Amino acid sequence: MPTKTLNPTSLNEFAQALSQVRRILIVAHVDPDGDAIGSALGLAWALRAKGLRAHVTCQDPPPDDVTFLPGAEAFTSRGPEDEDELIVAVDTGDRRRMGRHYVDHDLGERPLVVIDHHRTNPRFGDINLIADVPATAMLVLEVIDHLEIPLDPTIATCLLTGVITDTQGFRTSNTTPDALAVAQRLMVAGARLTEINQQVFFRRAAVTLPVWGAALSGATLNQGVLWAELSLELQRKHGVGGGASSGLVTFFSTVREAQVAMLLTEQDDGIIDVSLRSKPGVDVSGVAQAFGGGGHPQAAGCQVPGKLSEVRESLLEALHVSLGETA
Ligand SMILES: [Mn+2]
Repeated sequence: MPTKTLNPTSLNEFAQALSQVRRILIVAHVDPDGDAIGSALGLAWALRAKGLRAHVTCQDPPPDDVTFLPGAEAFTSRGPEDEDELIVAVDTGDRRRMGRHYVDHDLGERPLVVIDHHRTNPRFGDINLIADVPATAMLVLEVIDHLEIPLDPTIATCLLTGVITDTQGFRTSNTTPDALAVAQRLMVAGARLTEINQQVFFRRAAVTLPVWGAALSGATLNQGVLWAELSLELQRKHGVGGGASSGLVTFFSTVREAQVAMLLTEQDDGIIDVSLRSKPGVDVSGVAQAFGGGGHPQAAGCQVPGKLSEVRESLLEALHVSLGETA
């Protein structure tokens, strides 16, 4: 059995809070990934099995690679409604990541529960179910176990998707024996591993290839930092959005000479989306945090207002300083 990591008192508080409500709103972080969507849906299906009403929301739609999950079509972009009596934020490293409907919004009397695995989490909930494990989906499984809700193939497939996406198929350096133990349990419960792998890793749209080609040929290696940028001009030329770069920065991090990989994607709102990856032993979460973002040691990001070239130079400088400190 996987190790228990969550604080038993907090788990009891969550169970107690649940016993007093009928409708729960589950919030996945902005620009969601497979762990955010899988965790939200896995928890939603489990709470429904317990007879509760659970709605899922996210500022941005689920990425294509996880829309196969049962219930993924039910994500709406909204703030809390009167009937929502309890809010659970999943995989959300800070309050800002809950999105525009929540940042400055008073949640009233409703308890805010945070289920998350980001080391940088400031514990912004009324109840915090936070531990440093490879995927939030693993924490959701602990919560479901604590509530004594039996797993079914739907819940298990949603949660295994979170584990698979956040560990890149058990390849990231934070992959623990517990991640494998959780995966084993979820597969025994009926999780569909082959379908998850096909949907997540083998479904790239052909239209993204020319964009990758442009980014690859423009990639620059600078003192251990391999970086590339996707300008709005480039995205428009190929008729794609920023989503076309999904997986690109991870590919950059496979380059032997790169200690750090960085992809800068220009958005149409004047903000540059910065995605960072690093080799084991190099921590990029501190730099991401210094620029208002956050994440994990090997995978982090931030959203920085400014010109593409200026943001790139600031980040490069910070990364070089950070690399100099670890060297
Ligand atoms: Mn995650």
